[in-house]
Amino acid sequence: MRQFDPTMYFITDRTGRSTEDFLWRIEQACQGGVTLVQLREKDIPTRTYLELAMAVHTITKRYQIPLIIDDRVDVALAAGAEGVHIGQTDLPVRLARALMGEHAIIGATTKTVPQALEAYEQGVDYLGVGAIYPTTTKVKTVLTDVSVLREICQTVPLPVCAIGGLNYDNCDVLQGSGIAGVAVVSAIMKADDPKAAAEQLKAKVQTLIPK
Ligand code: TZP
Ligand code: MG
Repeated sequence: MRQFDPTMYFITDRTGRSTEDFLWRIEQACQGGVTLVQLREKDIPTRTYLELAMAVHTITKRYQIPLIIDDRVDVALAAGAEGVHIGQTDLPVRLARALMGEHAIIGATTKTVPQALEAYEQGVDYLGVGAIYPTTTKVKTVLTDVSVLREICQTVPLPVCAIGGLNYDNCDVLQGSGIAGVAVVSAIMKADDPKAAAEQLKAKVQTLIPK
């Protein structure tokens, strides 16, 4: 089906940055070996979202890293992105799949085993589960206990990325959970050296993933 590597999933946040700095950070993250990039924008005009998506896609394509668009199937299709990420209040996964087609990578945010099973039945390719820790990124979320993360990993036959407040120093808590990867915003986006941050975090995450 869809081939992708969920190990080191980088999600963007443009808050307070120039477009130049934003795109530089994404390129640095790609050089540091992130395996998936998600463009995540809220409250943005559709045209601006599309223009950003196209600019980011130009970068990710150079590194052959799939680009996932948060929420917006229309923007993903228009930009030729490889996939879309669906939240619990977004377009239903089944419709996103119908619109995006068989080859698209579709992910869903889930916080409980029933939500995860429903997303699986509707045809998603991966799950994002969290927030594991409180996050400073602009997001409406509640905490998900690592025990729930573990249960989702054990119950649902899909790659699971843990998300929320995770960084190099605190991700050991994920050891033994059964995750396929870690998704981060701040740990890479706000790093002084995003390339080194991506490299170091990826190396650590690789030690947390079951062989
Ligand atoms: N969903 C749950 S937490 C989160 C999202 C999009 C934000 C994660 O950002 P950070 O900066 O890695 O905590
Ligand atoms: Mg959403």
